[in-house]
Amino acid sequence: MVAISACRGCGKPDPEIFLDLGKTPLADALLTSPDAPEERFPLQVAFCADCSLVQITEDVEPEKLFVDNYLYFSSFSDHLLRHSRDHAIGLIDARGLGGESFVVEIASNDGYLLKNFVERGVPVLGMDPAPDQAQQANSIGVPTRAEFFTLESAAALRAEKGPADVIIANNVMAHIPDLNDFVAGMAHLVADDGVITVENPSVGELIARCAFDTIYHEHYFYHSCLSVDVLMRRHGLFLNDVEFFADLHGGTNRWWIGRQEQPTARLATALEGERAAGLDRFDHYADFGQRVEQLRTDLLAIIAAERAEGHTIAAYGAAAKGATMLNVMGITDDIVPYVVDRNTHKQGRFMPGTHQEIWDPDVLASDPPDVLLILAWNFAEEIMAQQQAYADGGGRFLIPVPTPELI
Ligand code: JHZ
Repeated sequence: MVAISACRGCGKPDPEIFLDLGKTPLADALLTSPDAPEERFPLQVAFCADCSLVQITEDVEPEKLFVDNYLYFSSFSDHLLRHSRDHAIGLIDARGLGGESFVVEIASNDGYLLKNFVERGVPVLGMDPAPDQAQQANSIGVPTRAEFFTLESAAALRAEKGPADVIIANNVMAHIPDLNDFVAGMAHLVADDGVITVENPSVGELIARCAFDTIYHEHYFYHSCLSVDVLMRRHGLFLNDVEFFADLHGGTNRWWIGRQEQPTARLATALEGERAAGLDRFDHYADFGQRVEQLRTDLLAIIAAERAEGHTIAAYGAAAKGATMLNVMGITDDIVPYVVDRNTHKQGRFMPGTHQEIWDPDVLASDPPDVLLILAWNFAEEIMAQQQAYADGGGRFLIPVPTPELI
């Protein structure tokens, strides 16, 4: 692991640090026992004044993050499954995709998205270095290679199968430290008249919603339309359009990218809005640390007041963001004794750093806590709807961001 001395995007020396979350364990490195050894790494965030790219300063090797013990399976959210299906069908209809087309998804996880193309007879290939997820995808008929996507693998793929009509890269452009190699790979693979769609949470929303917990070592980058525009041009690609999904992962942008410059009015409005908000200036980020401190004070006050009343508190969602929340707030297993999650691969493991065991959500029915801290707040609506019986029985939900709130 090394600390960067220059922007990973444009190379300008010493991007300016605006947030220091201390040393935290790797957010998805769930433990097999509470005493298992674990490493902690500095977690600081910096802004590059030249290309507006927000990034963490440490480089943890991607193999450590996404190959060993990566337990995130995309298919556990109904909301995400619906969103992905709509995107696939939209692409098939709009671009007239069929049996002669070729769709590549980078970070295709368990096949949650590509299966929609397969069902409609469109040839696909998924690439994802996480071996269990790739195997799961193959087992449901989604051809998937357990590989990182790089310029080299893109060149080999193009030589083997020809150019891709569509490349989809969702929640991965934050995850690859060699960002320029990654984008060069997409530029090499996409057909001349092809399209690339990239989804990633918006850094503007991260700041606005105080979603500091979405900062962890897997996320090297926090992108804006402004930073993506600069990044794509560096590789002969053009950001042409953006859609915004306010209720996906705390506010997600879907960027539409191609080889020809054809910007929409919607993109121009988004870029202008980001400039007006100040996303291209350090000042915009400067007080974020203080806002995180305020959130910590408020959240810990609510938890202390509940505990003083003798109320029990459990947490919902062994999400990566949950690990950041628990560790940065100092919420250890003596304060919140367990976390529930319906991802069966996570159950029986322990949260990194704070050591809560992860249980099946069924426990909320058999032995309900008084308060349920929703760590996966991005799915709060979906989770609260599933837990209607818990609420009817008097259970309350504690949503930590943007300001801690008891419901
Ligand atoms: P979730 C993920 O982050 C992974 P995480 C990744 N690092 C990324 O970039 C971002 O998304 C964007 C569970 N759950 O998706 C499933 C239930 O138990 O917010 C998950 O373990 N019941 C690639 O890990 C967790 O909550 C439910 O009803 O922060 C949610 O994790 C639902 C809906 C989810 O992401």
